[in-house]
This record gives sequence, structure tokens and C-alpha cells, in this order.
Amino acid sequence: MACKRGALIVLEGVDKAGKTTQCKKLVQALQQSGRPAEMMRFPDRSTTIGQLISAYLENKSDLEDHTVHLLFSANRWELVPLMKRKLEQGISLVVDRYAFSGVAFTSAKPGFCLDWCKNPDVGLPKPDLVMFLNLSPAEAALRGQFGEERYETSVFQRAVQQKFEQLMKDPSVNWQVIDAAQSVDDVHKDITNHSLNAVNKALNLPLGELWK
Ligand code: NYM
Repeated sequence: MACKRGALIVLEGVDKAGKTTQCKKLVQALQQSGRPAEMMRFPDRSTTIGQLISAYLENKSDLEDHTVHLLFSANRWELVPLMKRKLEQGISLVVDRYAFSGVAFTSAKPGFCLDWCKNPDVGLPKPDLVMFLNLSPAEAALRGQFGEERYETSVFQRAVQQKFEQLMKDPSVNWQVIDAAQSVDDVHKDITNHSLNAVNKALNLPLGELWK
């Protein structure tokens, strides 16, 4: 009998929402409950494409807006064979940002519509669960200054938040909104509950295709 597959779990949200901390804590919690789990993040800056993206984000290079959008998408596609292998081996993947960040960040730029931005990511492995760590711009500002990377301004982040809100209206994706203003432990409890549910359900379901 084929081994039961792992779940694809994505954390999304604007900067400072606590995604990376929560991804790490979730992987530990899943492992401690006896469920194999690993973390991934996008962009994955370790690949050749990822290095182009990283230089762009660090303002060390300039790339045309459509071009960098397609590079972010290519960076996901290049990891799809690895993701599928892990999921088939029964390993759940906890992913720090995915196609939703891709669409929200590019479509927040002038002249981009949601549909154009979604197209290159159509057909990616579909997450079993996408948790949106929701934090108001005012709360985010209390967590300190933004860093030096491209996109890290409160005006742009507000535009990104609105794009995420549009994406969350899509009922074909299993969105859960998490109140990221709670304590780290309370956020972790919410996230773990939703994730255990998703892991149990995914065991008996085929992996879907995003936005198809
Ligand atoms: N970003 C991330 C995009 O613009 N498009 C994408 O497809 C993805 C995955 O890159 N500001 C943006 C969001 C973030 C930045 O930051 C990556 P970090 O700190 O590595 O998550």
C-alpha cells in the first residue's frame, strides 16, 4: 500500500507578523507529535534563481517588474519535484510564504492585475491549509522598524495587505485567518490546531493543483 502523504501547510502575512518564528515552532510541534515535518521558505535564496532574487531584494540589482515576478514563480517551480517527493514520503511541509506572497507583492505595484500575477503559479501543488497571520499596520509598526530590503515600507505593506484580502475571498483555497496580535504561544496553539487537522485530512486526499 502506498505511504500516506504529508500535508502542504503555508504561512502567509505581511512583514513582522511572525511567520518565520511560527513556522519553526510548528515544525517542532508536528515532529514532537510523531508526524514527520520539514520547513521550507520562498524565496529559496540558495538556488541560482534565488540568488538573482536575493540581490534584487537587497537592492544590489534592478530587475524589470514582470521579470522578477516570473523569477519568484520559477523559484517555486524549480522546487516542486522536491516538494512532491517529500509529501509522497509522508513528510508534511511547513512553508514560509508561497504563491500568495508572489501575487500580493507584485499586484501591489502599479499596472499589475491579480489574474496576470496568478497565471505563472497556476498548477503548483495546492496547499492543504494557508494560514494568514493577520496584524494591523499599527501593531506591525510597534514591532520595530522595517529592514533595508525592497518593499519594506508601511505604505507598500498596506497595499500588499489589501491584495491578500482580495486573495482570501477565493473559496477554492483553505484559508484560515490567525490573529497574530496574540502572544507567540497563543498564535502557536491556534496554528497547531489547524495544522493537525490538515495533516489528518491530507492523509487520505490526493494533492491538488493551485488555482486550477
Ligand atoms: N516576495 C516573496 C515577493 O515579492 N514575491 C514572492 O513570490 C515571494 C515568495 O520577497 N518582502 C517578497 C516578500 C518579502 C520578500 O522576504 C522576501 P523574506 O524575509 O525572505 O520572507
